[in-house]
Amino acid sequence: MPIMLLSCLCILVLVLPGPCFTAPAFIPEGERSPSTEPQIDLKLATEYLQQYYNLKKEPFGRRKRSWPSFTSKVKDMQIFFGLNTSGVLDSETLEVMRSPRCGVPDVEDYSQNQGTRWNKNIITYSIGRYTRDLPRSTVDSLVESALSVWARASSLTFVRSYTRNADIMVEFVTYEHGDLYPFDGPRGTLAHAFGPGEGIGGDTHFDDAEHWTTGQQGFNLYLVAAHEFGHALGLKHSRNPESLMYPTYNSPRPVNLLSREDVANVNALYGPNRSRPNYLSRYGWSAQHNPWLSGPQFPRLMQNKCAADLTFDAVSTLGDATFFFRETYLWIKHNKQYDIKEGPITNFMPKIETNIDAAFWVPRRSTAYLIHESMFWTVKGSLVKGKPRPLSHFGFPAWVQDVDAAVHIVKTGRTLFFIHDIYWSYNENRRIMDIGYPKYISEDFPGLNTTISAAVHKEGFIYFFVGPQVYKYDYTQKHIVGVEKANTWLGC
Ligand code: NFH
Ligand code: ZN
Ligand code: ZN
Repeated sequence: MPIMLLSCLCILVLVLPGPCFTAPAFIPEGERSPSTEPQIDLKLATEYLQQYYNLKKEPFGRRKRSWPSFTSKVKDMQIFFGLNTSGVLDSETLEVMRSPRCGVPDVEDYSQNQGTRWNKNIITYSIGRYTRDLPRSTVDSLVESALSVWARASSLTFVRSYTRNADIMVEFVTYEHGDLYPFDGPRGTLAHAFGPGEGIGGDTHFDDAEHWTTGQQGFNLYLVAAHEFGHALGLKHSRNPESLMYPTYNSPRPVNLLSREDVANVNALYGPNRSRPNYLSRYGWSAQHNPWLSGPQFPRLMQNKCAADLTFDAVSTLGDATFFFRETYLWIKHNKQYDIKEGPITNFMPKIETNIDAAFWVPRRSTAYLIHESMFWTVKGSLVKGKPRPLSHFGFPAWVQDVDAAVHIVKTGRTLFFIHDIYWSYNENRRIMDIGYPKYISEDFPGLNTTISAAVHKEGFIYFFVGPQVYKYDYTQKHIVGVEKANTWLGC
């Protein structure tokens, strides 16, 4: 190859924004794929440690003497990557060394944690090629959740685009895929992302030779995507193993995906989230339990919120969010945020290991009541108070052993309990059942003549969830004013 061409190529490599914002190390072809030859492994390891760990270059004849220092460099590298600190070139260690990586020694890569930034706070993203490992809707949710990790911690907002000219193009690709950083097949490098910029800037590629999952087997897409989006926003690697921006995949992670350092770095580029000031010190529903990564039953699968016939057991306001219960699963939609949290109920309320049949919210007590069969829990703030109490507390006769739906109407101070085709009215002020109940639902709510799955009161309307439908009910006019699919409430 003519020297001119070679040097041009090098310049090209140096000028293009690399996945790690620096030119990648030049790794000879032969050493990309795993070798079976010990000498090749030793040569690779020596070069790797010389390049990244300051291993002194010594004349070949004296190599044996430098062995103690070689071992200690191997150990340094193993500590850095969280590998077993044996000092021996085991297959795990060699695998890390074989994977293409940024061409800056680890020590220097961390001196500066900010790269370039987007000169705007609203970033668009688009998903091009999908993986076949997961349903498309799951990939959509995981990508959205991974972006919202950064949105929650900063002033950024992400908007989905369905065109190819979004800031962040997400693609699942294999091997050579049109940039200068071909993927390496299973394991090794999992993904890469380009820093902010025009064209390929911001684009995020996932190696589709990996097995992408929502759990702990294979590689957790949410976790890797959150790391990559950090790069797409301009963040560099961190040497703190607690940080999301640590260069090695590790699962499971602590409850909060972002370390203080990650938050500080994204805030340095884009400023903090004004609606959520001290992000890390606020432990609410979301921060304490990450539905994807915590809990003893990990890994678990998400429920498909967009299934056409999705029904809810109970729906209730709780603080400034709406809670949707289905079996032992829960979706939480914050009124002022676009993202939806979800996971097993126990991830959010460890005491509640059952399904919830009905739920209602009494704003002036800032309290939600969650009913399961003949018992109910009281939830205040984000805490489930004490033990469940029997439904008879509300004055039900003993034969009432479960409730289909419940809703509190602020204006009247009443809570309505729906059971098959009848309903009861409870006076929350006087804490007694109203006289004259139960009544037939169809008498007082014309148009509703089936069992109600869930009910919630919002902006003057009662919304009755009946199977996969939701009826908007005008309580004063006493008629149905609208109908839609229940899961449109979850953005489907
Ligand atoms: C990665 N990166 O693939 C690994 N690490 O842990 N394999 C990084 C992504 C992880 C992209 O931005 C690549 O930094 C590999 C190696 C952190 C999600 C450490 C082997 C390179 C299992
Ligand atoms: Zn790529
Ligand atoms: Zn990375």
